[in-house]
Amino acid sequence: MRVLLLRPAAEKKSMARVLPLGLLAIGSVLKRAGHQIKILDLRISNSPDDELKSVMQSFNPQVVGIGVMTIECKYGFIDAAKVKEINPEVTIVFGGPHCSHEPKFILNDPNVDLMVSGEGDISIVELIQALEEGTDISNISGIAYKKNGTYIRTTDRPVIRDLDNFDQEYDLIDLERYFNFQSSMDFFPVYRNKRFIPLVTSRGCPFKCTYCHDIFDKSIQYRSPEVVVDEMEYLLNTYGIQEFHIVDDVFNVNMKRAKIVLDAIIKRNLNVHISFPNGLRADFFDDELIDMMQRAGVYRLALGIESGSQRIQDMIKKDLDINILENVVKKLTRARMSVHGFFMLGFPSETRMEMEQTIDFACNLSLTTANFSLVIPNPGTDLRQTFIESRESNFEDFSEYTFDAASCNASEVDGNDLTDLRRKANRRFYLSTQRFQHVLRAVEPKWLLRSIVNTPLALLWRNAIAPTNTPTQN
Ligand code: B12
Ligand code: SF4
Repeated sequence: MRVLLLRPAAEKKSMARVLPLGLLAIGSVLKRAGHQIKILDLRISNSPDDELKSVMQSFNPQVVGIGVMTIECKYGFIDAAKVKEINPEVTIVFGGPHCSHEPKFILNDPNVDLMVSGEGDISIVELIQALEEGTDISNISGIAYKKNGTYIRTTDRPVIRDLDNFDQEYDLIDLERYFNFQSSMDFFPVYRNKRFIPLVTSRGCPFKCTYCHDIFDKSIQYRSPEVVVDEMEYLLNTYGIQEFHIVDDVFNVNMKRAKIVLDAIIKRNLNVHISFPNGLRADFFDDELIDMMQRAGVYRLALGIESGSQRIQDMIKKDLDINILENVVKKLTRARMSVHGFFMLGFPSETRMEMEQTIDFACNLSLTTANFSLVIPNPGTDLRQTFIESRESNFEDFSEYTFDAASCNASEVDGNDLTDLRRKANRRFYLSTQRFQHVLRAVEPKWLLRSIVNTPLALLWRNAIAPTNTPTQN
């Protein structure tokens, strides 16, 4: 079958030059199953409407798969309508992080025919085959659809364990378009070489933080270190990729395995840059790991810290002792790694004092950069359940969700004050001589100028000056 896989055009502010790994995974398995695949990432298109129309005409797909995060689903619906307008015969299948739960919300859209929940790699192959052969789809696990006005959700699909059998078919993507794309995040020193690529070495995480997804079933599955490093070498030799961003949920949770991967990179002498932009755990480091990271080429990493209040840490089940952070961040920056801290403001019942505690905490760590997000109760999280119980009014309408906010607030602080606090947090964090000193210490001289100029200005603009949405008061 001809299957077009689509990532909808999204808010300009949220654009990063990151390959759609979900679509690549889905496209790869379908290609190997003998289907014709085209991946169209409208986030990086200069004229998404024209491009969609042109691909619909030239490729003439029978099925269009649309992959969405929660913040993107409203754009997915808009593109679904455009697809049906061009060709009403096309079958539209939704998938992606927003689709692990909430089938009704997705299937209520008149243009959506089917939804694949959670990991889609096996479900989609069975589904497309059934659509091609016109056979019954009710016994395919991990999908949802509407039949005679009733929502049908089939049994859950067990998590995939043999990830080594799911290679990426990189030729499905025009990588050069990503390297040359001018992203709104390009201000950041988030890469050293434009030819970087995101890479997944494991899926999932065993922790149960209340705000986090369960796409991979709250368990962790690993790719073999050798397979990962083979892929890196292939990408280096075939496409000249000199930088890898490892976007696992939590790469260092198994320190032994993390060291084996790093050791393999060191031994192959790949001489590449490595970054962990997605939040490592601060409580899974030792001196050996830090040393190996440095030798493997790691120059930047992010830590998921979230809160400077131990009460909040415990409430969100992060299981992180905040007392260890100062030491860990110091060690990492001493090893010339630039360290980013992720913080969140606005948890249910969180008070102004606790938020200020978080801001103080962040400012006092020797981090190079940080960002302060407002809490968003995404589907499939325990946090969302808490919002449901607190009868928060506006949280149900996912079309209200944006990159910055969810238009809902179950904290003890009024919505406007919360937005103000977030701006203040960013100003305080970045406009300090202390921060300058930390940047000087963490970044190698060669990269210093770019970082000094770009980082504070860009983050200040993005987080403290650019307009944001204000969460509705409880
Ligand atoms: C890398 C990453 C990023 C990168 C790049 C994101 C991007 N634009 O592609 C960056 C750092 C920029 C980022 C930012 C954000 N992210 Co992010 N990110 C991730 C991360 C760690 C990995 C994504 C990935 O590539 N996974 C590997 C692929 C294989 O998995 P996958 O995409 O889920 O695909 C599988 C299924 O979903 C499904 N599938 C996917 N697409 C499709 C399509 C079809 C048709 C079908 C049938 C199936 C299907 O099958 C795939 C294979 O099994 C995930 C967590 C995770 N481990 O997945 C969070 C995650 C996707 N991010 C999340 C969020 C919330 C964000 C932000 C909104 C956070 C914020 N407020 O700043 C921003 C949004 C930025 C934006 N607009 O792009 C949430 C999404 C939750 C939700 N319900 O939407 C996740 C799940 C993390 C979490 N803790 O909850 N992110
Ligand atoms: S936030 Fe991090 S540690 Fe917590 S469950 Fe998600 S990936 Fe795991």
